[in-house]
Amino acid sequence: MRLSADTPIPASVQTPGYDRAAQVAGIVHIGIGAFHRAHQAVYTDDAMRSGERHWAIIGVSLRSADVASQLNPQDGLYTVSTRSVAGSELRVVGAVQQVLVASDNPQAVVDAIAAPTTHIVSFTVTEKGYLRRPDGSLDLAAAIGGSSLYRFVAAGLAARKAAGLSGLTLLSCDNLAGNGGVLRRLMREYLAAYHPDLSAWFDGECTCPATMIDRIVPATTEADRAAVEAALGARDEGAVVTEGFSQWVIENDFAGPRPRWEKVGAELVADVAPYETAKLRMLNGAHSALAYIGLGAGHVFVHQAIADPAIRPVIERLMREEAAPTIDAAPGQDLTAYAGALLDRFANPALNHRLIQIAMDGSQKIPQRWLETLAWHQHRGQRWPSLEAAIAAWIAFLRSDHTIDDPLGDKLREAVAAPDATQRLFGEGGLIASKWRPESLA
Ligand code: CS2
Repeated sequence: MRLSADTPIPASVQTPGYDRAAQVAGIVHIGIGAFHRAHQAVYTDDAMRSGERHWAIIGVSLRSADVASQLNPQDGLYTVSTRSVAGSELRVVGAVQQVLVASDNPQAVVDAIAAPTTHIVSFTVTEKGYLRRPDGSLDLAAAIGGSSLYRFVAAGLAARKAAGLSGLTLLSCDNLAGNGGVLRRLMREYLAAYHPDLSAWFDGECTCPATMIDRIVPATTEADRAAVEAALGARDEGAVVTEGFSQWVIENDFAGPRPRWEKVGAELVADVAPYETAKLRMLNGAHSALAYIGLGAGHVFVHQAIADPAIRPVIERLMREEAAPTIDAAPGQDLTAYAGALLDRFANPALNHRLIQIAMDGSQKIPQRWLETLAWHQHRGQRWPSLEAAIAAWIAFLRSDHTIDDPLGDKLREAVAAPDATQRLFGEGGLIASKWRPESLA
């Protein structure tokens, strides 16, 4: 039996508990992968459980039909398993109404964005989904392509303007430094090139709040789906597995109505930057270092790498002595405690988080995770041995037999085969945008 609205759910499993069929969709989410389903959709489900209304989510996949074929036959329902040493907890999430595949039905996506009931378009398209060139500007040729978020958003906004509707909040939930500002700037570049008639309307009617999003979500395995099936008594093809921890800090800058996500644990703040910078440089910076150093040492999972006595001190130093000093903490933000909490989360043995999953797209992740920290220390003439080890491990990874899953894959392979690899990667005009220059590396 497949999970659906008619499936009897065991009493031990939390269910939506609100009238799903009566909810209008208020959010279109582009890039409905496992992260969104374990994070924003859960906050939104909780908000509707607490009485918020009409915030159902229409999910969009830009390319792949996988998530649509997982969730649509299940009436949008799926389970989230939270795993810790104490055990596993299962809930059914009801926030997603349906999933559209943009490549199959582009007009349906535009119509959803243009619907009068839609107030928010949110994004988890990963770092590379923003289609930036190494200098940070929009790759205009890629952005006019069929799987570009910009095309769909611009077409939806054009329809809203023509219909006399209000603008939207465009909410980036990706791990970029200043994600809201980046999205706003790139959207403006797109409109200036392809829809100049919309530029002023966009500036006046739409906002792009910055967000810090955090929850560790390993890719779901067949064993995970089998465990869910045993507990649920029904097959869930859309199951996601995650940790208990979850954090969402959102800049309070919405163009129109929004769910009161703060009722269910999200933090609405004036300035996200201190949280976002700490998260990128400490959590994600340590994650990427664990990935490359850990894979080099033969580990498979994050919890194995962090338990390795040769690796743990390198990661602790990276967080506490290299990344933390570069962050202007917000009042009450305790970076020492944060580092300790991150080490505990990495050590969670109930979560089989593969290092190779984190290792992908290094060219897109490393600038905001490592290079800003490095530039800070270089400017002060200081040493940064952990990040040095991490960079060396990334280069070793690029030279290894591992498959390189990265939009710059071939170029990276070519660069690291040369004797001046670090210059070709990080030097003037190199492949990776960097304020840091690798003078001290061979
Ligand atoms: C990870 C992130 O895959 C990666 O690059 O570093 O997905 C990380 O697990 C999340 O950002 C945690 O919030």
